[in-house]
Amino acid sequence: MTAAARLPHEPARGIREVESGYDVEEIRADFPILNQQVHGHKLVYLDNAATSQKPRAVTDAIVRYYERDNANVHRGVHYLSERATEEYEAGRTAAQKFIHAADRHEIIFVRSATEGINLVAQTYGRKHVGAGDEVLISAMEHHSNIVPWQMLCEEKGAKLQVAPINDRGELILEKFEQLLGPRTKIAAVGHVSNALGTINPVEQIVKLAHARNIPVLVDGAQAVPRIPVDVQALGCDFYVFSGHKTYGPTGIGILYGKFALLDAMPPYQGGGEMISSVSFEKTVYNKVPLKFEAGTPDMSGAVGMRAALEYLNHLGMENIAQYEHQLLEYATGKVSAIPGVRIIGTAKEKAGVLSFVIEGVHPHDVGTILDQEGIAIRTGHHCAQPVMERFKVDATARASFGLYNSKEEIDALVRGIQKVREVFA
Ligand code: 7TS
Repeated sequence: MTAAARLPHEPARGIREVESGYDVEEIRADFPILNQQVHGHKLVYLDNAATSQKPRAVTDAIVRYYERDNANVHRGVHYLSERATEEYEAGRTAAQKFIHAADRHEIIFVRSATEGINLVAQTYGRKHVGAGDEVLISAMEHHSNIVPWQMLCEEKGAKLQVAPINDRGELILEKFEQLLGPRTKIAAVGHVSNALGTINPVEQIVKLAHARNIPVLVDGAQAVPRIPVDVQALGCDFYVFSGHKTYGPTGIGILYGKFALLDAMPPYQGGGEMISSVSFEKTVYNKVPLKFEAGTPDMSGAVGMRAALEYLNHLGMENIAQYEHQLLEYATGKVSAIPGVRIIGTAKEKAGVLSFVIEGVHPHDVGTILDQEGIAIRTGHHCAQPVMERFKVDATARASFGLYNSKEEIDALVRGIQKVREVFA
């Protein structure tokens, strides 16, 4: 029986149980892609912040959808169309429950976290941000949470304000608070930084902004796969994440927004699905969330997303967060003990992302040598160039952990880094 098929409280039969019932070997068996050799070595996949691998439960659900249920949604009275619509809408409910949104209509299917942020910038932003107004972000944002706001500010003659971070890679909350001014129309911050691993104190950030009636968008692309997320507890107004980083398929993402805000927002794209009636004189838009879902949506993506979220629920996000934290601590201890290695991002609250540089070695060379050992990491600026600038590096090497990584894989990473040092000695 796979981990996914097992209920969380049900012990695995005949399989070694580890602390809190989290058996990584059993979990790995759910991910066929992990079981392969790369350059003659066992694959060690440590690029989960870029995209995560998919359990068989996800790929099976997508195949099942196409073999059994596929039809266009929300438009046919025929049997298959109704079934496809049920499947698609079940994906919405699964996402609602997963991030604990109050209402399933607050969940909008988008292409990715990136599209979710662009949607808010282009609808809420264009409606509310004018000349001389301000948008506040942080200095640790991914380009996806910088550029859409920059584009908006450029169009409107508004100003992008950036709250600084300290040498550990933590947001300086007092500065953030000072930058929340009378012209600030929205604040947008990452929940977990992809380049540094920092977990931001979103609840506090939201409280500071709400005290001034400023709404907050949270980029949860790296948080939803790593830590439990409850949008009502966080209090944020918008929250985005991507399916493909959450062990689900590519091409689907979620935008959560508080209903009253979504309801008052103009549509993003025009087309089918997002209307209730069209004439050449006047078009009446559909209700939230369909108002924001123009055209045929990614039905199989919603099905795959639901399977991924159910898989995560079976393992338990608390267990995953705890397990990844153990991996991070183990890796941080081992990697930082290697002479010449500097860790970039040493926040007190961190998720499973380990960025580092090796003295005298370009990160791309680190990545290339590790690849020869079968180890996949990411090197470069991680679409967070301002973060690189802040730490005065061009790039870093980044190992990012997932729910299926093991201590043995971290040992392999450490051996790989030692090899890099030998090559460049
Ligand atoms: N926000 C954060 C914090 C991210 O890490 C990423 C992608 C995005 C937004 C955009 O997600 P997308 O699914 O819309 O592309 N981060 C990375 C990364 O770290 N390496 O590759 C993509």
